Amino acid sequence: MTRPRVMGIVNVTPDSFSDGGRFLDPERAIAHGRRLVAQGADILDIGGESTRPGAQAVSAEDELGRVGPVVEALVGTAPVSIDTSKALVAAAALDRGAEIVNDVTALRADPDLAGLCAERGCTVVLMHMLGSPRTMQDDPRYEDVVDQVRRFLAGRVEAAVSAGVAEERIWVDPGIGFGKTVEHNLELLRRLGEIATLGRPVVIGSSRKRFLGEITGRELGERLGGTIASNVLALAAGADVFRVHDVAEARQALDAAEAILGRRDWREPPRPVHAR
Ligand code: HH2
Repeated sequence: MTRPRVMGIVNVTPDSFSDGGRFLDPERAIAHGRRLVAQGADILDIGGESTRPGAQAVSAEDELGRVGPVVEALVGTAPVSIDTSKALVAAAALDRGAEIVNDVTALRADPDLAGLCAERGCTVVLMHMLGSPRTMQDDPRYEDVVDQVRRFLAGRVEAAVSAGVAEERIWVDPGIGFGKTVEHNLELLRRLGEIATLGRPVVIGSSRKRFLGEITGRELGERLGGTIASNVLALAAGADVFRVHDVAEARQALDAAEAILGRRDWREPPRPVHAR
């Protein structure tokens, strides 16, 4: 992947950790998605189930009821990613034109999801999580977090390929905040280059997360600066896709950082990748 991509978050949930309830109404979620595209999102990641510790599980029917109309309305404005672990929800989103399945369980939760992705030829994001959302923050331990996350992701890439998913369709994500202490998250970001050696595009989702609050003393709504720092350093270390709530600011920071790193001719107007 040549240019960093900004993946704008559209949470159609009552309980997401940073924006729960704001976009549960489909019209609001759709307007929000359109706004993110106007701000430079290359991808819209639409989710109907919160993964924060202790969040309520949602049935496939309810999840689809939340995201279905939103996916349908936003397809065509930017490539759409469906943030789900359920084959039924993913299939309905792909039917409506979604192109990416973003699964925080890395195809472990639903036995039908890998085959579905293989059959449809969509892009798949495989994310690392220790345990389940309910238990993941109960004293997570690793010998070497980077090594273990890298090995896990390599294993999940192999499993996806065995199920028929084309390797070039797979993106990997170390799962910032999913079964990790502050130290684990920092270590993963510091040594992200080791994850990039898997040879697959790396997705990073640190937007507004708790570890940024802990290291800066900032509340949820005040973590944009920390988010930007994390994304810019992740870019330098080899990340390709940045999952964020605040698209305009992330876009600007990544466009500037790319030019400073000498990876982009600054004379070219920075435009969303999908509009090129
Ligand atoms: N983080 C969240 C959800 N989905 N997907 C990927 N690939 N990587 C991530 O880091 C990631 C993700 C959690 O953030 P958010 O969507 O804002 O909250 P919630 O899960 O509470 O809806």
